[in-house]
Formats: sequence, structure tokens, C-alpha cells
Amino acid sequence: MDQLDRTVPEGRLVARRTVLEMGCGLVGLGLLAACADDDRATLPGPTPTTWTAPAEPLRFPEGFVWGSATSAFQVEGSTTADGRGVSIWDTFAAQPGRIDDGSTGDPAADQYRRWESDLDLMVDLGLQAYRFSVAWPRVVPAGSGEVNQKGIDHYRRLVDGLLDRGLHPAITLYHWDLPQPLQDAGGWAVRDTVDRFAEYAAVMFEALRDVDATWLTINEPKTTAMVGYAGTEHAPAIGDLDAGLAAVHHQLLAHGKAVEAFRAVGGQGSIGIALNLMPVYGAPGAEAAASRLDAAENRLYLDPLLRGEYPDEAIGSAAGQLNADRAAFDALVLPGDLAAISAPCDLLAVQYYGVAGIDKNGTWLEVFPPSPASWQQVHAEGLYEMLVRLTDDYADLPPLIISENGIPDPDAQGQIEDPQREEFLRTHLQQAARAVAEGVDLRQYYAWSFLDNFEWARGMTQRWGIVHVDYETQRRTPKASAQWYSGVVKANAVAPV
Ligand code: IFM
Repeated sequence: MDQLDRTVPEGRLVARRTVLEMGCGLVGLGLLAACADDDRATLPGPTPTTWTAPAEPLRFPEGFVWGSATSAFQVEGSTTADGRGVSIWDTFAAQPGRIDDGSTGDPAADQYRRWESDLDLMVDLGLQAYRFSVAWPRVVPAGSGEVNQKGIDHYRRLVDGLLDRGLHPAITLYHWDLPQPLQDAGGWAVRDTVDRFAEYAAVMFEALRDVDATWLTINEPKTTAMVGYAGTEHAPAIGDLDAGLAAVHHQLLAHGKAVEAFRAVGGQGSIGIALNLMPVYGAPGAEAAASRLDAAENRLYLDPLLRGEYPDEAIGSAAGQLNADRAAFDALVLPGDLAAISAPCDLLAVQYYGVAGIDKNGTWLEVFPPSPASWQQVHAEGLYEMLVRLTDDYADLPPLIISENGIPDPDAQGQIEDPQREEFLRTHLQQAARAVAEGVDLRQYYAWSFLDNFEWARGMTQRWGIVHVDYETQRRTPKASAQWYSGVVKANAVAPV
């Protein structure tokens, strides 16, 4: 059970991962009502559908790219090798009680040393692309200033290894491992970090200028802001909602400045940001609260990126809103910021795990069965709804990719036979294919995750891989879902059961 985040004032809404991971504890304390069966029965839920998967396989467009994803801190290990600096996750994981099993980023899945055989395994499985992240502290160990050539060389070798094997690189620049010296100076709560990120991004664009890669600037700015700054369950564990909102703006601005640097370098490939998005369903009478929660969970990120404005509804004291200091947030947004944030991108990356429910008092509800990750309410059709909604609501929407989608094994030992994951992936891919058939421009899909790995506060106790990792030996064994996924990639289609 997660620790309760007592630093977030009562009545304030924090992000879905914090609230839902704390959910059981709060229910126990009588502060958060889980949805009773009665509630579930009366919830309007998603738009009623008569859709059922057809008997024939659902095909994806020619040229659709199929891959799997990881991130540096979760798989690399070797946290002190070759001049790597310290990240906020090294610091956080070293603090007693932060990580369920006391594990750290070392050795994780040891991919810093085993990357070649991991790429070979991707080829064996017929994958076409690999989404990984660059560890900022390997490239700029202090976060600013001196560049570490050994760090760059590692990622150059990894990218060349991908290209040699005919695999497409999808490269995330920031997947939560902020260099500790930048956090010591305020981290994402301060504006200076925006420029440090743009400098680091430019170093990577220059180093891989010739590579036709898919670049993702920031991974899930919401999770960093709401779980690491507003909450305390992730690094850097600040516990201040206003700092969380500052982290939202500064990460979005950092994305915008990185896009600017990408265009200036003239790098090949395409660039976008990875947002974790979730449909929000309101209980009867909770339509307004649901709309406000949607603003806080989705539009707070989508609107500045795609419309050049923040939604009015996200911040305030009504049910569903982020109860932060609106004037303080507005003061962070300087002239030119929104133009930078909304500079056109080549793609938008959607990370889809599930949905949220809310009642009229602002209490989050369990409207669909959770996975073993208590924050994840599984509802495949929500993916279809989100993809269609993006397409309908945003006139300037670039092509979409799904950069993460997955589910954990039922227990810490993990399993090779993983029918739940196969079912999860199949139903979600059916909904993705359905959206494509209705005109959604979806280009790539990445299952989360390629390997079992370090699942943040859950440490090594929650396994999300399509490939099992024996942490004693680091032996990799593809799970049944990986074999099944391999068939999907080969067919470029998802078949019914
Ligand atoms: O493991 C994480 C990943 O780092 C970011 N998105 C959600 C995944 C599952 O929690």
C-alpha cells in the first residue's frame, strides 16, 4: 500500500495516479468514496455503444509502425558508469520507504550493458521500432554546462544498433530523470530549467542529426507535475500544488523550446510530446465536475499545445478543479510562452492506460475494474473515444501515435503465460483500428513495456513487460503476449480471439 500523501491539503485535487494509488487508504479513512456497485450501476459511463469487434481481423494502414517502449531509468542500470551524473530518481530511491521493495535504478534490467541482445530479441519478435529514453544525466551530468561524450556515444551506438537491424528509433528526451543539480536549483518549478532542457535537447539533436527518428520531448508532464511536485509519491516529492502547476507550464515551455531547437538544427525525423490522457466520466449530476476534471487531466496540456491557450476551467475551487493559486499560475505565463508551446509539431503521442470517474463533490470514482496498478481503470473503448475526440476537437491536430499502452502482471513474480495482457492489448488495438477506420490519423503503436523493469514507487514489484526478466540472472523470456503481439505486427492486423 502506498504511503498517504499527507502534504496535499485536504480538499485539493491531485493527479490521478496519486489519488487513485492512495485510493484504498483514503477509502479506509473515509475521505474518498470508492464507487459502490450501486454507484457503478447508475453512472452514465461512456457513450453507449453497439460496437462489437468484427469476426475478421482489423487491418492497420500500410506503413504503420509497431514497437515497444522503455525508459532509461527503468531499464538501464549502470547508474554510475561512464560519467553519468545523479538524477532525482537516484536520490529519491535511496531514501528509505520511498520504493516498495527498496530497489533502486541499479541494476534495473541492466540494459545499459545488454542493449545489443535486447535489440536482437526485438528483431526475433519481429518488432519494427523501439522507443527508449535518453538519460539527461548521462549526457549533461550536472544538468547544465559540460557535455559527457561517453553518454552521447552510448546512445549513438544504441541508435546505430537499431538502424543496423532495421528498427526505427523513437527517442524520448525526458522520462523523469532530471539531473539532481537542477532540482537543487528548483527543478521544473523554476523557469531556468526550461533553458537547460533546450540546451540538452539541442546537444542530442545535433548528435543524431542524420537519423530519421521519432523524437518525443517530454514524457507525461502531468505525472511529473502532479505526482512529483504536487504530490510526493514520485521524485522530487515536493508536495505543493502550486509548484505542480509551475512544473506543468515549465515542462510545456521546455517542449516548445526543444521543438524550436530541433527546427534550428534541421534534424531529420519528426517531433512531438507524449501526453497521458484519459476520458473522464461523471456520475449523475456530475457533468460539470467531469468537465472540470477533464480540463485538469487533459485540456490543461492539450489546449496550450494545440490551441495556444490554457483552459479556464482547470484551476479553481470547484469539484474536479486543481485548487491552486490561479493568479500565481497566470503570472508564470510570459508573453510569447504560449506561441512557443503551440509551435506546430509533427505528431502528438498519446499514452493510454484507462479512464477516470468523478461524482459531483469531486470524489474520484472507480467506474471500471482496476488493473493490479490501482490507478488504472481498464476500459479499452476509452482509447477509441480519446482518439476520436482529439480528432474532432482540435483542428490543428498533427498525426497521432500511441507511445504507451499496457497493463501489469497480477503479482510481483510475473508470469510467462499472461492472458490478461494479451486480452488488454487485443481489445485496445481493436479500438485503435476502429478509430483508424473512422478517419483517425494514427501512425505508430508502442506496447508498454518491452521489458519488466523498475516501476517507480513500486520498484521491481510490478511487472509491465511483454518480455519477462529474471532479476537474479537478467535472463529475458518473451511472455505469451509478446508472441501474440509478434503475430499482430507480422499481419499488420489484429484478429478477434
Ligand atoms: O512505467 C510507467 C512509465 O514510465 C510512464 N507511463 C506509465 C507507465 C506505467 O506506470
